[in-house]
Amino acid sequence: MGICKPYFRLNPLVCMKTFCEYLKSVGVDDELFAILGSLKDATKRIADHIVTADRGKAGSMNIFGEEQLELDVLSDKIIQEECGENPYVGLLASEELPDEIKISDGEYGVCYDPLDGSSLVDVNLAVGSIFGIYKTGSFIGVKGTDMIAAMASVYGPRTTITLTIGDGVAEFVRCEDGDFKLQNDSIKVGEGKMFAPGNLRACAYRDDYMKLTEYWIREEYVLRYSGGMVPDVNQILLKGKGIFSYPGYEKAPDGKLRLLFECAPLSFIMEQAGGASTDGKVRILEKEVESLDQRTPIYIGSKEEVNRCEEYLA
Ligand code: P6P
Repeated sequence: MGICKPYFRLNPLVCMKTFCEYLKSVGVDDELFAILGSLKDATKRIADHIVTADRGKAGSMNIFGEEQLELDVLSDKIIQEECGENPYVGLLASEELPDEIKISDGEYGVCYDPLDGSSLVDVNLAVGSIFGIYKTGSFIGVKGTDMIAAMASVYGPRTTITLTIGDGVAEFVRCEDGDFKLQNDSIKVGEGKMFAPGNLRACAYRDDYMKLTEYWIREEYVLRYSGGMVPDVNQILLKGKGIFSYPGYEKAPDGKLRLLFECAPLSFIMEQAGGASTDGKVRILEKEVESLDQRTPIYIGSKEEVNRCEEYLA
């Protein structure tokens, strides 16, 4: 098997398997192998476009009323193209599209945020794509526990893929030859003092969230918050510790982040790494998707930190 020659030094003993070789080695069936391969190829194309594409505005709005950037639309188009060539993908739902779309008779559905935090590209910060894979004819009514696989692609100084197929979490890094090579096949999240406190404006309305953030500050937690959920949660996975929080408050009771496109896939990955994820009361993966634009508060990361959030926010 080829030794990758990435832009940075890696232990050649670890960086041996390609993304596809890894999937074969863990016995992924042909359908899921093909689907994950399509998403890996989409990731490559999106990564290349981020470096060079127009950072302008697309002149359109998504279902959340957010102005779409060229890159949002382009990333969505790339994922639709790659999935459209895959006979096993029958259903797509994208944060950038108003409804789920049936694209074939395939049994699988792929829901995705094509470029989460896309506005961060303008200030050259890391962004990511989030994918959830289900065997379903509609995303309405599914729960995160129905997910077959979840994938987070991170476009930062390097391009990486964090993946779960329900048996732990693996990380892949894009190497010089353009392929993704296994960097870690067993990511684990323990405990540690690192926090990514989103929506701090909620502290002006919620004493419970103020008290929780004061606890983290008083206990001298290291602050790691970039404004991009994918890199922020990915950092917790790779550092093996920490908590990402994004509460609701008076002006947005369910917060800002979407259950189907962002929170459920990242929660599946986090739980598979030994972490946890809640909306403050309910396990994120147990929440039923009632609408594509459904939002949810989220506290995701180390188990003890998630428990602390539930205690403070009860
Ligand atoms: P705020 C990016 O727009 C995003 O959807 C997530 O990636 C990120 O965690 C959150 O919003 C940031 O929200 O309120 O800090 O700008």
